[in-house]
Amino acid sequence: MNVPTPEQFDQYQREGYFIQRGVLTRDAAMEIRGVIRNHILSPDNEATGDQYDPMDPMGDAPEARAARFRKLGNFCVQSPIIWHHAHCGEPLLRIARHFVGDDILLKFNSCFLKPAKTGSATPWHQDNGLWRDGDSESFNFWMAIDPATRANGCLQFIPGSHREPIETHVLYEDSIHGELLRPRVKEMIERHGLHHIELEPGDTVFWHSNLYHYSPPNTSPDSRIAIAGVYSSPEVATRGERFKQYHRCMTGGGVCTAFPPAVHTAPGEAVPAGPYPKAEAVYA
Ligand SMILES: O=C(O)CCC(=O)C(=O)O
Repeated sequence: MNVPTPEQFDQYQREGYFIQRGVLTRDAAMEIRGVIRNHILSPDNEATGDQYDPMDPMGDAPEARAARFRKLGNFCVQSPIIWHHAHCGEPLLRIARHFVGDDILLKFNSCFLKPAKTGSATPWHQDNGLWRDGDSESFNFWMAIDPATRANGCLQFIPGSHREPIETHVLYEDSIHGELLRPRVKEMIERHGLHHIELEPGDTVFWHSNLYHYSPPNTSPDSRIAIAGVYSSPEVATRGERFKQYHRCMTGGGVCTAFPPAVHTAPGEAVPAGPYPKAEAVYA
């Protein structure tokens, strides 16, 4: 399979993303699902569920734990099954190599969980608007582990928005993290429309880090689990001021087989970015 195809390259240039179906088999995706569900459903010693707390009405029951988790940051580098199948597996790296080169580092890794009925929205953002390190060269992927559908909160993209500059991200009263100005998003949707990224387990979408994207709450009875990562190169890591710790995936075209993954520390000091401005301050 020759991926990316000329059509996929073209779509990446034009719309800022492309989809590759069946990057992993359904069986491999189900194995990853098992690892994630096992993690979120297992009670741990530090958990302090309180049945009298109105914010935590189900305490530490498995159902409560499953409903609470939204994102497992850095979990994929702790699970050999996820690491070797996905982030550091041949099928994804073969694609990333065309965009990043033969020396591939992993900048971020996450599991994104939208539990049935309770999974919340991810606000409209550009990834590099959240990173705030000026990086437009890293390469993002998001792989469905459960089916991702309109009903359970699949990703939404504004096609072509990757050609826009990196915008200042702001906080509203109800923001869960920095986000694009809401009137700006509305205007962009009116201009460019909206694409819903529906995927089956093992299908993967790749996008440019300037691309405007969002996912709505999950009001359906079905869970929506995905894994995601951001690939970068040693040159970009050296230039970036904010993030200095990466994991090595490919060196000189060879897949790295170490577990735990080898760490790459880019030279220089990591400079923190400070809080996001409030939306009112940017309007003023
Ligand atoms: O999984 C989601 O709903 C959000 C994912 C996302 O925004 C990202 O990977 O940048």
